Amino acid sequence: MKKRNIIIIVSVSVFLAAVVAVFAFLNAGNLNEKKMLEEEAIILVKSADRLLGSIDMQAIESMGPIDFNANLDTSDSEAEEHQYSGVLLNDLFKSLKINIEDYQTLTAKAIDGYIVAYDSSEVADEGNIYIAIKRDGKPLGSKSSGGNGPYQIIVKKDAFSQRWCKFVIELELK
Ligand SMILES: Nc1nc2c(c(=O)[nH]1)N[C@H]1C(S)=C(S)[C@@H](COP(=O)(O)O)O[C@H]1N2
Ligand SMILES: [Mo]
Repeated sequence: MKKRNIIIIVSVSVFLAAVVAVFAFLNAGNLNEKKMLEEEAIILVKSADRLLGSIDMQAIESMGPIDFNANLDTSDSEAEEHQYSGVLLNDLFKSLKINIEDYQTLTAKAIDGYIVAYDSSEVADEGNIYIAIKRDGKPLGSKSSGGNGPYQIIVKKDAFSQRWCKFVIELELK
């Protein structure tokens, strides 16, 4: 083989190995951030990649969670009513000095990659969208521990519950 060809093959291999390494590194960073948010039970609130604030258990507990009923209807179970405990999402925004009317949409992102978009008018709607921390009196638990939380967005007016969001780790305002 010509020396020039060997040089080309070696350079291309080194380049590809570097690309793979960089992606592996970025992915690990992402995974670490996700793991950290799950373990610490933190939800990040962002807008245009800027961090506006964060939500943790203490923030929710200090607001005084209320009990409400909602209808859980999954593809593999009959509709069942559960009692959830949580706070109105809009009250959380207010506590972070965020005015939902300044935005059009809210996107909730979960640890399993699930993403749901809500119109800001739905968030402003009194008694519709909650962040729950308990179901039937018990903490929701994390995905790794077989639960639905630690936080789950409950949309009371969504009769089929597919726009609910389990394992929320990020809220993005646009
Ligand atoms: N993060 C996340 N949230 C989710 C889903 C999901 O797969 N991942 N599924 C949705 C659907 S289709 C339903 S019916 C409800 C309830 O799901 P469950 O049956 O797993 O409790 O969660 C919704 N939210
Ligand atoms: Mo579903």
